[in-house]
Amino acid sequence: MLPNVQHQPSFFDDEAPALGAGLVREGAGSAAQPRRIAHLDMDAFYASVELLRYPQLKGLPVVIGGGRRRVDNALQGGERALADIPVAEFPTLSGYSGRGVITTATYAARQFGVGSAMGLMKAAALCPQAVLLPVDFEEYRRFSRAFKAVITEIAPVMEDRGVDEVYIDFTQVPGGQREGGLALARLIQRSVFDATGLTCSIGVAPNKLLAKMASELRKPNGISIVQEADLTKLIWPLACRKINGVGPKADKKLTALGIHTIGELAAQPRDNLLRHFGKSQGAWLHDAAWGRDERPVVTESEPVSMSRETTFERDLHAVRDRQALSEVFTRLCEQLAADLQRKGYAGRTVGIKLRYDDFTSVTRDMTLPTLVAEASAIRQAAGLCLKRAPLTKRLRLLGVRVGTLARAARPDQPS
Ligand code: DCP
Ligand code: MG
Repeated sequence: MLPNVQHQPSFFDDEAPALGAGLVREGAGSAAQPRRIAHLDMDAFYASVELLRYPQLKGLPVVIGGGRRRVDNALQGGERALADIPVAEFPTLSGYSGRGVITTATYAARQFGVGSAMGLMKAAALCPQAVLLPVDFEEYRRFSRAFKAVITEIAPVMEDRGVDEVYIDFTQVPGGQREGGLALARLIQRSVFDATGLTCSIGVAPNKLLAKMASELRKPNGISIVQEADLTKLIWPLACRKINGVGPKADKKLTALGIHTIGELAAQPRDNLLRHFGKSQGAWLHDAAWGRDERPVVTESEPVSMSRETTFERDLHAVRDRQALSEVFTRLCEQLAADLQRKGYAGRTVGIKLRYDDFTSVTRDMTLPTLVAEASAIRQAAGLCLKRAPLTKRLRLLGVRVGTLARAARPDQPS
């Protein structure tokens, strides 16, 4: 049973990340330097890595998905080099049946309306001629490490945001302020291409929120520079959903209020948003629409939650196996508390996860008035969560999670 440290927002977390409110100010470092933050996102990442192996597919509709690459892949043409396999020999979507999902598609395939998270059968109906390739996560991770290494050689303050995207702080990098960051963005784009053969798109802006939106403006292989004064022209026409942190739930609510674009969101009186979305999310939405975001670029990612879970050797019943269940529950809380304390964190939300013998799962969580890291406090809150979950079916798995983490002062570390 390994500890699980979550670096991305999970189902336990609020939809909108909490951002520092306030005006866009000059960032850390020299007061004379305005903050310039870049967001870099690789173009059609998995597909582009595959095209390096199979250059004969360049320009064609290709989708990646539907199972992992197997060693005995039918494509392995014996002595023949992969690049020499005739296009006609690649499997296509035509006639696909099954439950596979697309991870990504080349831009040529996207023209047919095919894209990430779409079922392969639906994609087959839209673009039967698309070549279907299996996923090879190991290869994508290898290229992920490679492009990130190129970036940190040039600009050391880089925040890893997953397999194909990063934030880069240009503020203090020599040349990072030239033409709003255009010169440095060009250098990075070219260096990544020279080292990997892959293209990426970069947005440079006063903060992460705007940089993330900017990087999407000229995909693929594009660079977009957004200055504070460009907010109305470049950002306000975009849909609210383009704000990183506005998920489907918030978007639905915004639509119901007649708010579709970021400009319309910005035009809303702040109080209106506070009333409809609550103090924290309302304020965040308002700031986001006005392009305000003070989050720093963090070179080491901070976990947002930690959890421990265990699958029982035999399914347990809440009443009949009460004693055994209770012991496991307490042990999970103790292990989780030890994880938190060892890593120097405490959290304000405690949650549980149950999986039943029919493989359905439920979660329950609660927010506490104070930060907790002690086993007893976690056990008590988790116990309250458990009371709110249905306990008639037998249990296969029990998990405990602490979220909304903050750095806790450790006895052996001056705070
Ligand atoms: N991915 C996935 N499932 C999804 C979305 C993405 O497996 N629902 C994977 C495949 C992508 C990679 O993550 O290649 C990066 O995701 P992006 O959203 O950045 O998509 P791409 O890089 O493929 O395309 P784009 O050029 O739009 O960034
Ligand atoms: Mg990408």
